[in-house]
Amino acid sequence: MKKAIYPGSFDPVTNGHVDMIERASKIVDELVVGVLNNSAKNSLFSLDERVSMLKEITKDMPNVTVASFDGLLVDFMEKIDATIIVRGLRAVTDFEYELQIAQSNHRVNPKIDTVFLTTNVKYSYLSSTIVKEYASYGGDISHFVPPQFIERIYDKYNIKK
Ligand code: COD
Repeated sequence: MKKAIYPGSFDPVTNGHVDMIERASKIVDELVVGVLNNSAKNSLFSLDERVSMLKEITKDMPNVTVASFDGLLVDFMEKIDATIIVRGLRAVTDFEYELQIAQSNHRVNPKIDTVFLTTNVKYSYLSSTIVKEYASYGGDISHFVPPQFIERIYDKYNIKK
């Protein structure tokens, strides 16, 4: 049984995240989308909002569940008995940071390995930060996020479309 976690901030969920979840769920037996509850980070969406967006978008994916976690990812993985971390690589700029995290997580718990999926070229430029930047100026975000989230994102900036 291959149980994996796809961890992230998901603030907000983008089409790039959704593509990764769909693809990863076809590779592993069970995929947990792990949402970091990072109180130190100023999130646009609350933890509950991020979890509920992810639940909405994965509701028809039978082997995908959504859970939040605090603290170290390796500790959460021990708790849920997952041994694979799935991460996305958009560009070489992601690589150095991701390599460091993957190696340190493996050093701390040798049962844990990280698997990287290269980003779909359609979304290689995309990040939650880009979405927030466009939305904050009332720009078009329809290519960046699932349609049902567009209004919720504009609402955070008091923008009515
Ligand atoms: N296409 C494909 N994949 C994408 C795209 C895209 N357009 N955009 C982002 N992704 C991928 C990212 O590469 C990443 O793999 C994933 O989606 C989530 O991205 P984000 O930006 O939502 O999440 P991050 O990178 O901020 O998440 C960081 C973690 C929460 C995983 C990390 O900070 C963590 O594990 N924290 C817990 C504390 C801990 O264990 N620390 C030790 C290791 S740093």
